[in-house]
Amino acid sequence: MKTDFAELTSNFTFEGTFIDAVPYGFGHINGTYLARFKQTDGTLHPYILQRINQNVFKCPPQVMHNMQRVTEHLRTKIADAGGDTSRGTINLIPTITGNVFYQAADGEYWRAETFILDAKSYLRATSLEHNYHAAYAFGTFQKMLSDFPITDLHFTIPDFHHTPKRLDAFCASVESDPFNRAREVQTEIDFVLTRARHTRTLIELQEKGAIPERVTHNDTKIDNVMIDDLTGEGVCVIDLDTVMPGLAVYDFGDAVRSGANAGAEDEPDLSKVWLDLEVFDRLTHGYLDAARDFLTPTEIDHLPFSAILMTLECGLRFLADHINGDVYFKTRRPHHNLDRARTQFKLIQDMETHFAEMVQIVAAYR
Ligand code: ADP
Ligand code: GN1
Ligand code: MG
Repeated sequence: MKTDFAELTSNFTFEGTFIDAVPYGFGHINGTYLARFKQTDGTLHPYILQRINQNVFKCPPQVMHNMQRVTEHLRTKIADAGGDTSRGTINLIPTITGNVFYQAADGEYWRAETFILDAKSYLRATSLEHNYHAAYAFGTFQKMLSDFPITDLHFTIPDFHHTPKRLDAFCASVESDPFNRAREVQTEIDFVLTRARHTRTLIELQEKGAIPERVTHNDTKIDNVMIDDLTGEGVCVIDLDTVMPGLAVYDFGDAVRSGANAGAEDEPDLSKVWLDLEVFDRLTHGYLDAARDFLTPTEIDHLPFSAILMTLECGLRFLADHINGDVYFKTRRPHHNLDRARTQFKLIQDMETHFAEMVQIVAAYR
């Protein structure tokens, strides 16, 4: 059904007169729109409007509870440090009834955010230092939330990074093979299965109490940090739907997965996909500059491994979605999820080859 944005936006406390709303960004999950409002002085003011993907987030009010509580906490921390709360965190626009989300008549859930001005997010870093600043922003995000009451958070996607359960779901998809695609991707399936033992490593450390549960972002793609147009520094960590209890190393690992790939996440030409160790160096330096004070030695020891694990988890999720008929991640061409899975596996091979160098880089900055 076509969305009537004039009607939809009238339910939020936007300033100005609604002009238009157009799709925005490259996310795989939510529907993001840039909505423009005319001000009394004639200028156009942008806002972000997002439709929460209910196939992925089964209980949007819980997502919004987390987002409201976490952004409140971040605002206090940023204000205490003398920072700019209008840019340092997402700021939700309330509805006319004072809620942080609006449920439309068709059942869709919407939220609105102030638009972070003079900053952008990029699918690929624009310079080596961009990586340092993005990872520093993710580490700072974790640090600001290190005293957040973790039990106040809902699990917006249960077992999101429970890699053994992800592997079980993957094996079930291969078994049921609803579109007869499994036989065409046996090499990729075998790639996953020969690394099955990795999936338990971090969960077992967590279960033994050797690695603490913390408030983490859980979706630390490089484009989930807004970079300041002028300074090149990280302004704000965005995409907060998956903020929930997790392991700090998952956030580092996913930043490496997305940031240190020399090619695009969906690059069909695998010769362009490899682990860029210079980028890994910058990500590690940035993350540890923000996080080394609160991380335990065991967490730091597992940073290089976390990059392999998060890449394996993401790769097997893409491959499972390909086998399931592309029902989870947005796709823009046939075999899109398969191309994505293949880049992840190529990246893992390169990480395995260069593992000793990754360990050395972590040792240099710990
Ligand atoms: P998804 O879950 O689909 O990845 P995001 O929350 O990451 O959605 O938003 C998609 C894109 O929209 C981001 O990459 C960013 O460029 C832009 N964006 C999101 N929130 C804001 C904001 N408050 N201000 C400016 N741009 C934003
Ligand atoms: C999705 O929403 P987006 O595009 O930032 C996914 C992540 C994956 C990522 C792979 C809620 O992130 O887990 O790592 O795609 N988010 C969810 O690009 O499943
Ligand atoms: Mg995003």
